[in-house]
Amino acid sequence: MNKNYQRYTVTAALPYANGPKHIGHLAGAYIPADVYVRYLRLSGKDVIFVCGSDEHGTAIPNQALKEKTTPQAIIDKYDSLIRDCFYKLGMSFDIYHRTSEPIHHQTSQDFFLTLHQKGLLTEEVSEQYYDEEAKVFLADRYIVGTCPKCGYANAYGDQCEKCGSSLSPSELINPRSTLSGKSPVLRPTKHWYLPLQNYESWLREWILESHKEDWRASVYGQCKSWIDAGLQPRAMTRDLNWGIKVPLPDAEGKVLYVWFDAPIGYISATRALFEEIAEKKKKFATPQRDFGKIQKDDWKKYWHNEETKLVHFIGKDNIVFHCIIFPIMLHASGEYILPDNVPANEFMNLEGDKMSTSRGWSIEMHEYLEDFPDKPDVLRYVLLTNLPETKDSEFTWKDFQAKNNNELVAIFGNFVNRALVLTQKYFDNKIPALGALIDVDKNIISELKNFPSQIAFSLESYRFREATASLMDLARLGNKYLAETEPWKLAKNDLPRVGTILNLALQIVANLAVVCEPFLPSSSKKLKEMLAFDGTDWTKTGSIDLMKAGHPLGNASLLFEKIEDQVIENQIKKLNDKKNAMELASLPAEAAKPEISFEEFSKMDIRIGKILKAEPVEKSKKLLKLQVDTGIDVRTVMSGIAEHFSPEEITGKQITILVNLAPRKIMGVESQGMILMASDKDGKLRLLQPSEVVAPGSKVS
Ligand code: B3M
Ligand code: ZN
Repeated sequence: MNKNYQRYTVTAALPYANGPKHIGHLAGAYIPADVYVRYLRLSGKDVIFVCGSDEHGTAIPNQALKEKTTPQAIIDKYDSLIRDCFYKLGMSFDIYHRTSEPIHHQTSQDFFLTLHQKGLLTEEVSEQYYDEEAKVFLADRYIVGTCPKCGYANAYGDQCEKCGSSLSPSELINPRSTLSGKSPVLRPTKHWYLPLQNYESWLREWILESHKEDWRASVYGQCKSWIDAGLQPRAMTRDLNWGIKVPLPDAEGKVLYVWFDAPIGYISATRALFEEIAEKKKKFATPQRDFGKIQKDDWKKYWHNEETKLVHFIGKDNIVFHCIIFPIMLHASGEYILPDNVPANEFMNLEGDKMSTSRGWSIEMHEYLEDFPDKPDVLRYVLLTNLPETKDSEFTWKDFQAKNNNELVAIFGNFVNRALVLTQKYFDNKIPALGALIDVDKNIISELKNFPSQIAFSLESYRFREATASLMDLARLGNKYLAETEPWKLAKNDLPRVGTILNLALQIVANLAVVCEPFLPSSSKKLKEMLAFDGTDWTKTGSIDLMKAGHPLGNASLLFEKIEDQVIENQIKKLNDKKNAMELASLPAEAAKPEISFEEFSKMDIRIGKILKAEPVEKSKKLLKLQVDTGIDVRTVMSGIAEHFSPEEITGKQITILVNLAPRKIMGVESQGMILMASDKDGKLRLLQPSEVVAPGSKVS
């Protein structure tokens, strides 16, 4: 709705603290949210930006099972990893909270009790699978069995990962518990439900009538099909021993459904923010502006006041929770505002395939930061130019390189650098005076004037790709101006004219420094240092008086650096290696051979040797004829490794050799010993070498 709001509450989906998060998550929610909020702050708006780790749900104990540790250890590990990456990538949260915090448990339980006391939750008893050995009800993911659709033996209670069908636990053939391996029994259990169907007409009016124009078509469409399909009661509690206790006397062993408590996390994070500021104890809060003198209770303005614009940034898999279930909860509780918009993104693919942490086909935030620690803005920029706003999009390393080299370096960086270097050269690094203006100057001034408002319009319409393109166009405008006026050719005859041109060019640079801040915060900071300029007011941009004549500039340095082909090739290789390693790791290892005695083992004489010479064997694809220095002697070994190694690549290498194997004639040549190799699960061979070079003849025992 186009309403005039006084303040903003902006949220970004709370990531599950069950693993690292990848660049698709960044593109889905975090980067657009951060750009939006930074823009609002520069425009002088009263805004809070909240996020935090989602630390409940079955995803957490599942991961703990995989890593053979506790749920608490999992959330501590991944909360700190995700938090650290977010801050390094410039996410300007006012608070990054945790749903394991007491204030969140309290807020969620109070919320539940409010709905319960109003009589808005229904109780229902249903039959659910129970593990008699582990003495727990089994969440869907803790039950595996044979898929009724495709026959896959290890389908989960909610989904078959083989054929993709969504299932319910009762459909599985021969269900078994992942905890004990036993077959579970059905037991009655009571749960509290939110009767979504009672809110249908309210939802129809709120979404389908009032947000038809301003919500993204994909978001609106998903909501409409959900509502049209008929809403059902949804359980708000679960039988699980990890989560927030249901605050009722007859609810032993039950916790709140993770999708009940997680969105309340936005509210509890806001409460924690104001509590921490008021009490001057900053545990999770990183206030990004001066909140002035505040009371603990001031958080309410951001959630109860109709003058507050609430915006949720999420990925498309979270739409129903943010557009249907959570709004019903907010509406039913009676005192909360509703989201004004939920600009959900589609998914970002990677090098032609779906991004997936578990399949190893992903670029995790921490992996990027390890390899490009000083380039948070390059990733932000490339993701922004590719945001999946209306359809799925794609990240490729080649595009990453091209956007960096051809846009950030060649357009933005180059323009800034030319303006600064020329000022150093001709004007002692001080901003020259503006003289008489000619047409080319006047045109540039009027074009400049439009940019900030145009970018602001795109941002306010949640069109971040478009806004990013306009930002680069502003840098292009600067380049075009210098190319048209060619100040370097005029210096000899008309220095005052050069001054006018550079004054205007530097004003464009100063505009860029402010306007690029939401997109490229660390480059903005660097650029402002080069200009010795500290402007932060978006409303002043578009003008040519951001910096006064005579103002001394700081030191120029390069804003962006070229990325070489080798760096990109390494990344592509790294990605493929990771996927292959993950695939291999998921294959079962071969079963162990029957036991042998120590005596039997010690009969083998295994040594480290060195390959002196390797040559192909005529008429054999598989064999190489090797000369091996065993330390004892130099001998010939026929080895079946020709399909894995070329003679050149193994000559000179240390290897492991069984020296007392009885000689055998192979293709007419006597082979004296056997080279030992590691064979990977895919059958690929690798040399077995000591971790440091040792003398030939060294024993292996
Ligand atoms: N943790 C799901 C997700 O990461 C969930 C979002 C909660 S937002 C309140 O996709
Ligand atoms: Zn199946």
